[in-house]
Amino acid sequence: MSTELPSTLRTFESIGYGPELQQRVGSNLAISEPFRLLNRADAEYLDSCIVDLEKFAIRNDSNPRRAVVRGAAYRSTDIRRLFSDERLTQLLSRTVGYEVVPSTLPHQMAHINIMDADKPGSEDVDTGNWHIDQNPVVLVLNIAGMDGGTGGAFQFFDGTRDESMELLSRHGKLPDSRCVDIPLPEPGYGVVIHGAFVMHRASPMAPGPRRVSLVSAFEPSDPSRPDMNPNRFVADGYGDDQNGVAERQTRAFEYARHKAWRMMGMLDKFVSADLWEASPDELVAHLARCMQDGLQCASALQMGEVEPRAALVQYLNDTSVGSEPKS
Ligand SMILES: O=C(O)CCC(=O)C(=O)O
Ligand SMILES: [Fe+2]
Repeated sequence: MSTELPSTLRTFESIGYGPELQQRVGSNLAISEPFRLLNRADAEYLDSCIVDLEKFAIRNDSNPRRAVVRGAAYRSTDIRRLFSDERLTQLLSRTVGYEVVPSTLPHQMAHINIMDADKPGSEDVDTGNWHIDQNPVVLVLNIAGMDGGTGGAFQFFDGTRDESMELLSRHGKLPDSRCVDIPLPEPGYGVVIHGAFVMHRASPMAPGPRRVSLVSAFEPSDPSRPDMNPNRFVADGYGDDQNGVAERQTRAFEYARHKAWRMMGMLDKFVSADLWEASPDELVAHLARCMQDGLQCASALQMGEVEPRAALVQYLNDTSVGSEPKS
């Protein structure tokens, strides 16, 4: 694994955000320059592992060429090892400017987007929709076919999330002049993105070689930052085949564990805090903050569904992101 530190391609400010976002997130990086993380041989080895994982892919009838393997860190020890590697978390922490850890929902430590673009047909292949990610820090790796030669580069909108959403809802598309391709020149290259704040997608491609991206999510190691993760790892619209059903069944436990991890971190801060002179009311407030994630999780699970959009919107609007709890 290379430990080359990627430089910044776009800051939050350069894509139109005010300085408060940088303050809230604790970083000014919107998206990094492409950089080499793995050598070609390692990327090709991962591709051979991915071929074996295709049987776990979830497919969407509306785009049969597109397959997504979720939970790839559960399904491949090589992928799990790669994204658990401390050198990688250190590299990403230095890149974004605050300490990150691999997603504490192991299901979100890795997913794979596979595009079989070689099927006959003269039209461009629709590779993926415009979206923002539900995880704060995302690494997108080129495993195959992302060099942009036939299209299929990683692409982002040069503007804010809100502007992109408004344009998409008004026109159903984004102006070409504002869409920036980032070709990842060879397998093994990657890009780091604050995916919740930058609208992005895989750009359309002409029929050509298979395209594979391996995507991994990271989050701030500090659990006192608001949690934005709604655990929506089975996207709406995927079918009820055995892979979809298995993922739905496991997500409640994953979500509960993730929330337990956050509470442990909060309680750890609490027991090591210097609160000898705190009043009972202040101690109650501290404990309530420690338990907040557990209570929120309990109510989401009791309601039978984890409400995805609400959690994301709350995170995006939360003005206390990045600030320490006050005593
Ligand atoms: O494959 C790509 O270029 C983008 C993938 C992505 O953004 C995602 O999976 O969230
Ligand atoms: Fe994404």
